[in-house]
Amino acid sequence: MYRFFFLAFVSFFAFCSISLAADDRPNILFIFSDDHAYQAISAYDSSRNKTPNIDRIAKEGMRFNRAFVTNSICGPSRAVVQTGKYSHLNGFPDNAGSAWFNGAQQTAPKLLQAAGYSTAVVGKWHLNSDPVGFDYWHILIGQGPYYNPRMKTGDGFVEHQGYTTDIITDVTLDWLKNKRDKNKPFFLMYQHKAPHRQWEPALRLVDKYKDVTIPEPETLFDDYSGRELPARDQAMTVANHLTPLDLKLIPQPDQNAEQRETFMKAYEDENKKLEESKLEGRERTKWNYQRFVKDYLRCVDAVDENVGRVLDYLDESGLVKNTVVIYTSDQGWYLGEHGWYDKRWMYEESFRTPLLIRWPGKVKAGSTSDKMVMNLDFAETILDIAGLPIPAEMQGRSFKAILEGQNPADWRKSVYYHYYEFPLPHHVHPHYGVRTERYKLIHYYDIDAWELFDLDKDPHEMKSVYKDPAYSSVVAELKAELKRLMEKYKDDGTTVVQYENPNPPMPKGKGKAKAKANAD
Ligand SMILES: [Ca+2]
Repeated sequence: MYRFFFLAFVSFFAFCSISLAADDRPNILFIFSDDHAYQAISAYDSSRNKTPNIDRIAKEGMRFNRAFVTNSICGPSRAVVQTGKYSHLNGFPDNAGSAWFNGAQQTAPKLLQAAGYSTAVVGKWHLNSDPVGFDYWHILIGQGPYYNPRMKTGDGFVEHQGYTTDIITDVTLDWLKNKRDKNKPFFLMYQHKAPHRQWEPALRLVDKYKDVTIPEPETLFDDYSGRELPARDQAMTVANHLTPLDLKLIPQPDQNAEQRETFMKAYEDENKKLEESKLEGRERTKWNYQRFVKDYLRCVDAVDENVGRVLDYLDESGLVKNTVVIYTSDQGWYLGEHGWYDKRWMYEESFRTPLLIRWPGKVKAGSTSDKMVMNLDFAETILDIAGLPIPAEMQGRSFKAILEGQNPADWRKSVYYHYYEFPLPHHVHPHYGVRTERYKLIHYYDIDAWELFDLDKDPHEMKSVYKDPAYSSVVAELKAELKRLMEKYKDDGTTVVQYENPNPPMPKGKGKAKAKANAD
């Protein structure tokens, strides 16, 4: 008798806790694109393109104007998102051939899975080890191609035919509709390869923007005179460092014969004119800019269309009401600013990343925030949204309160950054630094060069005022703040080696072979 009541009591509470979990905890859809500049999202800047579907998330949610990354490059940013820890502690500081994410360490997906979330990651992963903490995974291998990707799952490899951005979305929708455990809330990482280099548009978009001229940024012809050596010493200019493959002057290797024919036909006339005209100097840079940016925007267009498909499904299925939708990128990107493509720098275009979040009933539609948040905060915020405790070893802070319209008085007033990958592939000198609301101090520590920018007076970061005596007290304050942050985040210049890739794609060692293997 006693035993019966005891079992009935236990079963009742077990039932209550399961049904509460299933009913109340929000689903979390984390949409992650690769190298998506905020300048190419019309919710931020509509001068170059329109992204109506991504903009819906901003219109119905919150747009963050100051979202930063800790280390502006693909794999490292992803490791930060998984762990809530800086690169030197999560063991993934660069994309070198030996880079290998240690999935045995604590991650947000593992904690969500253990707490009863149905978890999945689909698309670009780029951490080299297999995903851990996911009930389902279906990922590109390394960077993955734009066309006909071979993808890896927990059950083996799958050969796909078609355009990768569409395929990633098809797999994502299939999981949402048919594969997830519908008794549980879900955490889904829906991660695009696009618009990463080398910007191969979908066949249906390859003619878009053909007869328009995309506006050039003010700093396309930057001469780098106002900064230290690194700005001049890089290899990422629109003028000189785009390859024939980047510029679609030669066919793309990942397409099949039929795709290649349609694709190259779209470029044929312009390529012929270029060859005949023998453009040089500024005119050739302008040509390169138009070609690169148009292809980039075409890749963004496919991402936007596919984000629309997923948002439509949330509407149709009724999931919309209890699903938090996060749109962000692994970092920002240069669309010709400073004469560049690529990322890496602590300058604003690559230090910042887009961040849009919709949470019906919680986040005010059409709201914006200027608070300085970071990709370091994503794991903590997601755990907080799910009602889970945040482990002490995570180094960021949940910004759920900001999402809910609060204004935490003790929110951070400065952000710490550390970039490592050098010399290849783009010869950007390693640097760390601090940004406050108004100033940014950068130290290129391999050559002991410093830059200071007054962002109020110089938002494009064209002239360092580090050596200007009028700023000497600012320099002293920022150096003290930099020291404080390095201590706070335990960055003493060494990187924890979590463990190394047992099968590196290229031979280990310094220099070319090591850095080239998995770069970009
Ligand atoms: Ca990236």
